[in-house]
Amino acid sequence: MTSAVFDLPAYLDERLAPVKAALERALAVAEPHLPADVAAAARHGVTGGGKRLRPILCVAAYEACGGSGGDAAYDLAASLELIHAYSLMHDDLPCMDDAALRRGRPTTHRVHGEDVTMRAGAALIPVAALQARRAALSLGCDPAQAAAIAARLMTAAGAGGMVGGQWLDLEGEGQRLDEERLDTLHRLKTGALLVASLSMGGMAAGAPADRLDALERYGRAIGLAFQVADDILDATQDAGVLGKNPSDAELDKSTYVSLHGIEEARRRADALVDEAVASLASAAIEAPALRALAGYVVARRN
Ligand code: GRG
Repeated sequence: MTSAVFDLPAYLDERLAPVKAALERALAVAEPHLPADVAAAARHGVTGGGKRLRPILCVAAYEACGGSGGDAAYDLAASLELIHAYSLMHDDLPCMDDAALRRGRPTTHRVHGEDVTMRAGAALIPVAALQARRAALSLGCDPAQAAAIAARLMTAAGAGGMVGGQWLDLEGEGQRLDEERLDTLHRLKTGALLVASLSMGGMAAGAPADRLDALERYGRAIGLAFQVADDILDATQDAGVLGKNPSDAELDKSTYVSLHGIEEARRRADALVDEAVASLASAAIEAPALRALAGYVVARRN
């Protein structure tokens, strides 16, 4: 099947239910260990919408490398979404972006309070790491590979990845960042977890090094494309479409749009999608879903 006939809306729709079910299983494991208020905040942050792009990418990469693992593949994929959910809960806090709306709903701290949201977000990090390891074992990975997969997730989430990117973002507010710093910021803040989504799927399927490398290159290209698209959406759409309030201008953030203007930003996003697709071809990864998902990253409306 070629990307021209690949039905991405149907594919995304079909993947949402198993992702949601895996997130429910993850919450069911965590909840007995959490105080009720923290559990409720964690549930608010993890459920209730979102494109679920990271888990969908993870399962797509797993399948592209020959994996077929049913629920356990989605459990692995959900570990990425748990990290993503915690990062959004913390990002929305008053000490960071101070956001009132997320995915068309009040942010977690607006419903459950700041301190409970902080604790719930922190609690999700080890839940995610343990879940990644457990799921990898269920998929038949040996203990060393399962540990490596969990470590891949934590590395992407850490100071050399998402957390480090958030630091750069916070430091950069009100400053004019040049292209190189902006790329570094987003490669870490947004890109690292997207790249890990692909890598973890490939690792769980036992993909050889050249395929893992191609998946990582694909991930880096779509990670940047995703952020360029995010900047365009923030500059052009309102809260009704985005499900959150546009905030780049208000927070005086440097963006690809402020640096290059909308047309050039769009051109860059499209070029990155082409680069991502070429990476797959370089390792003969036949994956209509991944090709279509690269396009989706820039064509999405929220
Ligand atoms: C304490 C410095 C410090 C960091 C804590 C808050 C935090 C960790 C990290 C923030 C990371 C962050 C907010 C990255 C942005 C990622 C991003 C582009 C989010 C939007 O992703 P989508 O569009 O959202 O996939 P949905 O709602 O579809 O899931």
